Amino acid sequence: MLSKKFDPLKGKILEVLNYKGEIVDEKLVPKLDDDKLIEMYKTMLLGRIADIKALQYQRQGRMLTYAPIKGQEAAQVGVVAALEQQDWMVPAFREMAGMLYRGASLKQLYLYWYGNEEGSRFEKDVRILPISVPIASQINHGAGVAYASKILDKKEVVVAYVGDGGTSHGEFHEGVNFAAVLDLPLIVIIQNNQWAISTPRETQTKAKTLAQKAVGYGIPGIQVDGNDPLAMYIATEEAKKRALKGEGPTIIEALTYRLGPHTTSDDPTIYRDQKEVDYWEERDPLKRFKIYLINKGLWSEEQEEKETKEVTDYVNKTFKEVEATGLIDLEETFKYTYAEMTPDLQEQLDDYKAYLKEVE
Ligand SMILES: Cc1ncc(C[n+]2csc(CCOP(=O)(O)OP(=O)(O)O)c2C)c(N)n1
Ligand SMILES: [Mg+2]
Repeated sequence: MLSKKFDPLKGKILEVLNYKGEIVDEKLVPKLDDDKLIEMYKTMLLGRIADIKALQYQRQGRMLTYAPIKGQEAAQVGVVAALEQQDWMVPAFREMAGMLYRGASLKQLYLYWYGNEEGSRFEKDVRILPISVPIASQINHGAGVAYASKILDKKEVVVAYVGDGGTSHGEFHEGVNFAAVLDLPLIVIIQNNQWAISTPRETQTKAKTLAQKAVGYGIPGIQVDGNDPLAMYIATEEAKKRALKGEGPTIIEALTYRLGPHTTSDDPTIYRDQKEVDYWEERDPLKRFKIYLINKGLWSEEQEEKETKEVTDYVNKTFKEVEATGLIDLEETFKYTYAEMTPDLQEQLDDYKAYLKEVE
């Protein structure tokens, strides 16, 4: 079992492709067909371009708030690529590339960041829960879906995403403990991007690794090079097999890095050193995967250029469609969550209307 060989208590990290795009251990390379590898890379590239553009639109005053994914594409696509149609994805708020691979449309994801809750209403067969901003809520949601799958005896697994900061939250403990005790088919992906806004990983917990938290729950945990899509793929595949055999959840800690700001309201230059960013830029997941594919004869610089141009046009066109829908009436945000507004929401709406009168 991978989690035995790569014991997080001993600081052993699972990697297949190093940051230069070289294979570390031939035996670990997953047997993926060429089309799938290309699809994975193209989705990572789409995620990257859509991310850069979203940040630009926001700076131009055209997009509302946005949470960048730059640097975390492999931790997302590598996982989702190992899922089947019937499986479930429970995202936090920084998983755009994974959601795109799963089949969510870019228009919908952009609509969400444009403040339109229609962006949370995914097509049924995509099997993605709505983006959930409350930290670590994803683990309880994921455990709940996994519990339902188990009761209904469905052959499906649930992947729930959480950040390094999220592992300090009560909901992380509750959800993982519940899933472990009941042997639920849950895969917990901790995207350890080294920062929780301005809180560095070192001050988040005294635990040496986040994966080793699994020991306390009696389940396997593994640290994976989260910028390596192939390593993330094999770790997820193994966790999926365990889950389907009724052996319960697995924790996968993806070691990655948030290359951009926390959100468009953040300025990371205030709290982190550029040298650290440079170190991780070198370990960019797209760079290494591109080299790997070029070496395999599956990709070229010419293809990269052509694809980048096409994707950029597509992203710009998609955002124009989103802008054409217009900003939603702010009242809708009070009315969206429940079929009928609760008294406290009604009160907040009344306050808001009173405020609007005041500033008129
Ligand atoms: C319950 C809760 N408390 C606080 C926040 C505010 N908040 C938003 S993101 C964030 C940090 C999350 O860090 P991490 O879990 O590492 O995820 P990352 O943002 O790095 O992806 C906090 C505290 C929130 N969204 N939910
Ligand atoms: Mg984080």
